[in-house]
Amino acid sequence: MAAYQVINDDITKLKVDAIVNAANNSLLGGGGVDGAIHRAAGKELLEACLLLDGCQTGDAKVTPGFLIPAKYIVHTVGPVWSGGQRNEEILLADCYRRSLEIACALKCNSIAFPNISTGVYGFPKFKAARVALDAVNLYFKKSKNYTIQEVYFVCFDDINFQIYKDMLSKI
Ligand code: AR6
Repeated sequence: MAAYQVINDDITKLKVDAIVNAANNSLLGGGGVDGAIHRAAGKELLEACLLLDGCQTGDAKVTPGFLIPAKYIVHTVGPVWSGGQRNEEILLADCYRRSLEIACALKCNSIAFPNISTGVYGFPKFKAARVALDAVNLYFKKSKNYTIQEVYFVCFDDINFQIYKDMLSKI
């Protein structure tokens, strides 16, 4: 089982093998954490993303980190919250699982997740944290040869930070 850590930081600054981006289906940048990652990684990131042909909700694609300290950026697309009747929880869990699969295929030891879908996409924060932790736990339970040893849950806002600290203190 990997070690989990909750931190209150800017994900673009972390020296980990892979950071995860909460992108949109175009993968061509946006606001929030996506905008911050594109600004920090530089214009080569956009050039690399242009070659990826977008990404389905719940799936993920990878690029190098370019100017940020992380080796890789795993771009995933979380669901837009629309009341919970459109598979939002399953799609959000898929984002975490696919990101871990991709990072392990690249032999990463450490990965940092933002709180996917909990900003512009409006996913309720408590529910999103529960889905995130369950999905990551399930991945390590089911996967036979994972390389990830450290998972960082990067909480940029105080509410998410508190939610994750509370949840992790109980496991
Ligand atoms: N480091 C870590 N977390 C951050 C940072 C940062 N530098 N900046 C923001 N967050 P959001 P979404 C947190 O809106 O809800 C974009 O326009 C933020 O506090 O970035 O998945 C994309 O292009 C929040 O908790 O992503 C899509 O169109 C979390 O990151 C859309 O937003 C996610 O908020 C995706 O929406």
